[in-house]
Amino acid sequence: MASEHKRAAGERALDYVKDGMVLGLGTGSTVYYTLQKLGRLVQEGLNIQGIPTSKATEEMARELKIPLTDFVRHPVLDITIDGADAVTPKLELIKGGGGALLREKLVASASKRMIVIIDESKQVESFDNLDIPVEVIPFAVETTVERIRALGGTPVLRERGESLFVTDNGHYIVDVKFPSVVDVAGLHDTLKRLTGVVETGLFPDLASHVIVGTEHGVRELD
Ligand code: ABF
Repeated sequence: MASEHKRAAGERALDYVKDGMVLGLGTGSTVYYTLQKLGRLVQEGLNIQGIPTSKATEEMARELKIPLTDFVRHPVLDITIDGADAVTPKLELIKGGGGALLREKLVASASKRMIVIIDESKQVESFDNLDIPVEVIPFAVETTVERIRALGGTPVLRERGESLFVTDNGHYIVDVKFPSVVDVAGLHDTLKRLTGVVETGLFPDLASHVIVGTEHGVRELD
């Protein structure tokens, strides 16, 4: 069952956490299990501090009494633990299915290590025809969408209910599919150069370790 595989991966990540560390706390249904166990470990005396990657994670961390800190006190984090939407054998990631990609990238890129926790369904050979979330400025969004389309992608503005989806940072998300993605870092750079684009959900080189929950137990890749 996928949720049990997510739990196994989410909890295994805590084997890498040591007393005194500052952690990036990711977002999503796999990180949920990490946070639940981390809360229990903190109650038992583990001394860590976290920086959340979303308002949802911040709320959960506060409920679980996980101590929080910020970039002023801790500009460099020890480990970020986060989920992903897709992972290639080269450990390139797509993130942002939950809409938290900008803060997730800020936190991961300030961390010495990024541990990614997934179930097997997230392992892919390539990002061809997969949704790549791109965070964009609401002003002139139609123009930005057309700039993305001109690169050969099929962009769709993300909706939530009757309205457009709005990120924690007040931006919109465009989910864009490309028929062929050969150069992940190059595609990220090209998208990022477009006026109106804030950040992309492509993480070509941030993951240092991936933990995969499978029906045969946990597999680790790096
Ligand atoms: C966040 O949570 C996002 O980047 C990603 O979309 C999602 C991971 O998926 P899951 O909820 O399955 O863990 O990290």
